[in-house]
Amino acid sequence: MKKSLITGITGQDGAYLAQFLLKKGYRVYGAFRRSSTVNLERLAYLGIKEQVELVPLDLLDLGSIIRVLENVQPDEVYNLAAQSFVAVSFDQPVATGRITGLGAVNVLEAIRIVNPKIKFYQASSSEMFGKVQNVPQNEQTPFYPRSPYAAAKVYAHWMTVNYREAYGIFACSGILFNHESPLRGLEFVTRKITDGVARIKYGLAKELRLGNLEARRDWGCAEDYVEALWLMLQQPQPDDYVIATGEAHSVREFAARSFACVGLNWEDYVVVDPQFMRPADVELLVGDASKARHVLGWKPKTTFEQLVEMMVEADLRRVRDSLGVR
Ligand code: NAP
Ligand code: G4F
Repeated sequence: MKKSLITGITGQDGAYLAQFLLKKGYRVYGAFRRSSTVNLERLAYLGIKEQVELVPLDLLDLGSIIRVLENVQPDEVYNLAAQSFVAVSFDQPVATGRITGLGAVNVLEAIRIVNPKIKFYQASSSEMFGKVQNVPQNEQTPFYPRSPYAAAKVYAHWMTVNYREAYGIFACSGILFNHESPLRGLEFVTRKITDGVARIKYGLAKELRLGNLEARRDWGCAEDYVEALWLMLQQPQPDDYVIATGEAHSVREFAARSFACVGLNWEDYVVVDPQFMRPADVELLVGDASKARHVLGWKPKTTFEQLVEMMVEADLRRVRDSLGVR
């Protein structure tokens, strides 16, 4: 039985990847960082909490990673852990650099020391394209990071390439465009909107305060995207791949469609609030995933419309249940 170790098991992608790998017959080890209350809600939501073997690990502590690798002896390591919220990275640039940038290098170092045959996946990001140099963005597009988060991801990305070339480690980078789900953190704009719609629908809120409505993103479905991570590690050679839908939509469109799902007009509820504007924003991200389609045989399954509807439905259900409404 193959063994995988996932860092960031408590996050959105950690939960969906664990579910995917369990279905593939893997023994799944989920690395979590110690906190007063460990958040296993997402694993519980997917009904896999009991099937994932939890191991304590902090990305900032090389020794803890080495110990986990020695104990678990995984075939594959998926490094999903990060300070992943772009807005917070402007307030906490140093912490973001240490976790999101150096944290990945700690995992690579641990692999080099413990067993360089372990395959490694790095969660790179379309944010690395930032102030985009080409439209759409593919594996050849130069990076132009626009936030401390994106700069940290560029560093981790190039270190992944470097460990592949310098030490022959099977290290892959997935340059994933935004991907969402009912398990998305509430601070990210899509989930903030669908949660807001549900709260407004059930009378718990009167308005929804947002920042830049013109920003456009290539939003895909998290459950579709985790398959690509696994496919990358099953290829004969390690490489880097863009994973995207190829379609861009604005925050305004996402909001309009979400409110329309419950028969409301978004303009009656959305208030633009400067506190949600970023010092430097990324205006347009749209990916070209042709390489993933040709080499991995991967393509997205969920449309933008289906994604919005699925997220709104899930938040309506959750708010309804919390109120005890039938
Ligand atoms: P997420 O929900 O924010 O999850 C991040 C995970 O990292 C959480 O489990 C968090 O644990 C963990 N973590 C943070 N600091 C840590 C540390 N010092 N040691 C160990 N674990 C730590 O993010 P996601 O949306 O699942 O994304 C997964 C990865 O893909 C991230 O690296 C993200 O930057 C990248 N990415 C995401 C997207 C996207 O659209 N979702 C797109 C491109 C790239 P706690 O629960 O303890 O906070
Ligand atoms: O949902 P967001 O916070 O996601 P962002 O910044 O694109 O980052 C996410 O995707 C990246 C992949 O490209 C990941 F690497 C990263 O870890 C994360 O998962 O914001 C999307 C857009 C931005 O332009 C933001 O300015 O929405 C705009 N926005 C407008 N109002 C808002 C809001 N974003 C948030 N979070 N909250 C708002 O009220």
